Amino acid sequence: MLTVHQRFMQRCFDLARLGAGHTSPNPMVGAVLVHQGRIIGEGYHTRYGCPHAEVEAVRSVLPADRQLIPRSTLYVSLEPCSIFGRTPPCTDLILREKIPTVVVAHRDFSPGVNGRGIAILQEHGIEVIEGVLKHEGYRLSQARNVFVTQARPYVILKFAQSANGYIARSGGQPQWLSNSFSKRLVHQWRSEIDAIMIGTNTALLDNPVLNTRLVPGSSPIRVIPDRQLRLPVELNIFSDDLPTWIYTTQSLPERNYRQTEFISLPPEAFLFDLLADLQEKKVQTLMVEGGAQLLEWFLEQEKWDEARVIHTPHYLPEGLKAPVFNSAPEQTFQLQSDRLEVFYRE
Ligand code: AOF
Ligand code: ZN
Repeated sequence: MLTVHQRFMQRCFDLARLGAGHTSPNPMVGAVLVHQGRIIGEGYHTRYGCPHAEVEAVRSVLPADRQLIPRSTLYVSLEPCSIFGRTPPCTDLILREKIPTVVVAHRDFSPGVNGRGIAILQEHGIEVIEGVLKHEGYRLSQARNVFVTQARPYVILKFAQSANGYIARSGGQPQWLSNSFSKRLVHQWRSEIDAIMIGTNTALLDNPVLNTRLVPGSSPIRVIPDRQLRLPVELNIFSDDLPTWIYTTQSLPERNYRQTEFISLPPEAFLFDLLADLQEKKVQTLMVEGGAQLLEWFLEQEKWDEARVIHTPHYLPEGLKAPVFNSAPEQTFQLQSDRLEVFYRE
């Protein structure tokens, strides 16, 4: 049974998720204004650069209920911001509206906030209750918090594996192991992330498109570490109007590819530099879809945050061994014959 605070916080999370795929590199945030157990306003951060959840929640209050705001509690999934970013600080709004109590799930690690939002409210006599559904709130804002503290994107490893533990490649038909439900879910994920990455071998063997097709939504930027520039121009990723970023150690090619950007990096710390460059380019979330070698690099270097593993009932006679996780999955979902396991590095 959820407590009253937890119930309203859960509503904040549900609202926040409505912004999935649109807020990057900002977090998804939801807010609810409650007067004596009744929600009088609610909102979420709909899109990067647009008003914050708190602003939307206050705006949504009906004229007749406005006088209740100074006697209401504001629930927010993330610590209210205290900085001028693309929009003014939410702490100012809370003070101006004379909201007496603010309930927060988790801190915003962004430089200039990170506890300061809460401190400002408390200095002005506002009661702040922190840590309601803390773990869930942490997960909701984790991509943002990794992005601002680790100098790299939040990294999601994604792969499907056979019943006998072999990894399935991302594209090509004969290798496709997961069922249509999983496949659709993968496209949902693609619509929620900023960039998607595969290795050169996978790009050569599977010739995937890596776009979002089975659900509405935007497609991620395709990122391929092609050290030796082995990928031929005929590949699908070079043939449509979606952006592709090719990272290489070679000098940049002279011919023009549509929508493709080449970035040259020194070979020594190639993938580390690549991740740093993605962060600089404001890629908050990166999903790595294989192959096995690339996934292993992220695991060995501990440069991953989350792994989404689709277990399928099919057997592969041979293949590359799928990575094994030492810990139990935090979440498990049955997708008809497939089972999705979600792991977090901690
Ligand atoms: C909130 N509520 O709904 C969101 C917040 O550039 P800006 O104006 O969008 O502000 C960036 C800061 O606001 C940064 O600390 C980011 O984590 C936070 N996002 N904060 O109070 C919201 N989306
Ligand atoms: Zn804000």
